[in-house]
Amino acid sequence: MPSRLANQWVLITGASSGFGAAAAVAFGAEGARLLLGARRVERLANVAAEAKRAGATAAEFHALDVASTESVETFVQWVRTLTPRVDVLINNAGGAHGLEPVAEGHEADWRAMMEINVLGLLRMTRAVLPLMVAHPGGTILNIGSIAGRVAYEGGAAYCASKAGELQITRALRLELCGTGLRVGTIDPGFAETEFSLVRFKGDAARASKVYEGVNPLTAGDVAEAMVWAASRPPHVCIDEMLIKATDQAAIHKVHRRPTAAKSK
Ligand code: NDP
Ligand code: 8X3
Repeated sequence: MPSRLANQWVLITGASSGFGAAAAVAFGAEGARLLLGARRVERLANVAAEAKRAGATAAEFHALDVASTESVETFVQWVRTLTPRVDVLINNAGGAHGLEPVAEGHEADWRAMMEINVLGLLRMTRAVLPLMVAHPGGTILNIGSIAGRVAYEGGAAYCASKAGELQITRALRLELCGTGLRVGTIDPGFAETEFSLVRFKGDAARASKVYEGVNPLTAGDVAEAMVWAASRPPHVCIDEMLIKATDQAAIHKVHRRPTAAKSK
């Protein structure tokens, strides 16, 4: 049986690495038509090529900075030159900047997280909605985090931004009730991507320590969850999915084994 996602137009923000790049390949394998955005366009070219090899019917890409209303509008104008409809919107672009306690926090980090994780999600959704409401049966999936549900030290602004994402998702679902569009959030625990490298501003040693001795989620695990949620029959809405590594029973309860013994 052909995939429900075959030939569907799937727009993925933050597709240049991590979950977004893995999602491009996973939706590509379903035969979807991809619209990929991020700031690092050269990375997008590679992801698009990989998605095509996986089976994407089309894989188009364009520069996108969700922190800029102008960039979002330019991106969506570009989308309109390719298709009058978007079937699946994956609001994935985002990340954490810094892990300082509030007392030592940096305003630039706080602003970046609010601009990208909160306002970027709102901007992108507002811009794409006209291409979705006219075509019932579509899906909006926002990428939240366990951090939107549980706070941790040093995570005040990031946790606040992801709690914002959760409430935006819930409000949007109410606003769109009756349109045939469904809205869900996928909230992962820690996953090994470029997330920690970005959080620690390029400090690779500090970033890799986060995953030392554990089997974290992979980007592919999260992409698989996105494909599953978006491919349910149109009358089924996966409202909220919390997905964590088995080694992470709770935000502060992580099982670590000697690094040499790291295995599935
Ligand atoms: P990565 O750093 O690997 O990927 C982040 C993606 O977001 C990149 O493609 C990046 O592209 C894009 N991005 C960042 N800022 C912007 C921007 N201003 N405009 C457009 N794109 C942007 O991390 P992940 O894949 O892990 O993160 C993806 C999402 O998942 C984020 O929302 C993150 O908060 C969330 N998350 C991550 C978890 C983890 O442990 N990894 C767990 C739970 C949630 P570019 O830099 O090229 O613009
Ligand atoms: C990323 C997961 O636990 O590092 O959203 O905040 S965590």
